[in-house]
Amino acid sequence: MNRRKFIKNASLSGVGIALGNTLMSCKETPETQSEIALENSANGSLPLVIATWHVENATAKAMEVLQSGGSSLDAVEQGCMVEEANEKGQSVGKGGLPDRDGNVTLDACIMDKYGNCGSVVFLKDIKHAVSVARKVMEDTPHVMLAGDGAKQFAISKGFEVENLLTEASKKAWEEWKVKSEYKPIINIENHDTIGMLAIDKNGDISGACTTSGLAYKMAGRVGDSPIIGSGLFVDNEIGACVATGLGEEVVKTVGSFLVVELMRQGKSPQQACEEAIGRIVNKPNSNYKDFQVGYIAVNKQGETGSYSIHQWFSMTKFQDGKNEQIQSDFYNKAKTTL
Ligand code: SD4
Repeated sequence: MNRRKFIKNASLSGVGIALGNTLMSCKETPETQSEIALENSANGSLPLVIATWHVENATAKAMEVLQSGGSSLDAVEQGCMVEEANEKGQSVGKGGLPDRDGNVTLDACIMDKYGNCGSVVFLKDIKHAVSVARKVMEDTPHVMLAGDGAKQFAISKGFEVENLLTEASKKAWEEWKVKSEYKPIINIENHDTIGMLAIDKNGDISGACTTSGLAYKMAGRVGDSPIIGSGLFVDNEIGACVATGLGEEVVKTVGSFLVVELMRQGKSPQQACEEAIGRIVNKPNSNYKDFQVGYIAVNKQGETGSYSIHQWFSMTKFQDGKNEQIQSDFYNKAKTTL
């Protein structure tokens, strides 16, 4: 299956860092983070887009938007929409696996260069949750809308109402119901929330995240993905981070905000992701062996990083004309089998 065909490319982010350093050493020290970003842009490393998991069609769409002069906000929205519309993806939008009662419920959020954000939780029957989140951000005085309120708002904005439970996902749910065993074990088959971060030609950063959450979750359960600071955080002066995996664990450590704050303190995106995973696995009595969490991050200079607890997490990165899947380094080096 596709997600298992990883490109061995762990050194790429190192190349990015080295390149960034070279660029910086060739010139007088730039005054601000924005100037650094613009310098990199002049040298071809911007725009860039990264996303969780193997979603090359989504990053291609986002890059198309960026290349045609679109904003990073438009890019992350339209990139995420590709996966929301992809019925084969069983963790996002249409075709997402349902909760234990058979309802597909979506969580999504979006954040722009100004620190504005919008989010929807427990949204039913509307596949483009990320676009509803954007409308919440732009057209309401609020940050988050939930459930029926979110759906009614979406309808008022002209979103199409449709059944999101596909035959394939219904069949999977019916098979699950035979035993009804709920084990929140995260693996690449049932977890591929799409989180996307982009920097446009102006050096401005935006991010978005969209998911149907954990398969067979309790009705009403909301994860990290729509919670600003947990599933996603963007600070246009510093960088951005987005999470995937067992949302409860991300929420408990306010993971994405943590990664951005660590970058603010001078850590590279890679170091920051590693330290944030460390906060989870190093808790006393952490049962990290039973779940997965992964982070991807980018800083203002266009350096990227990704890290997870277990093997098989990956990031898709589109930069300098290359759209590729990069296998993430991970904490638990004990042999994992799928
Ligand atoms: C959640 N973080 O709802 C999401 C699930 C996920 O890949 O990331 N799946 O907890």
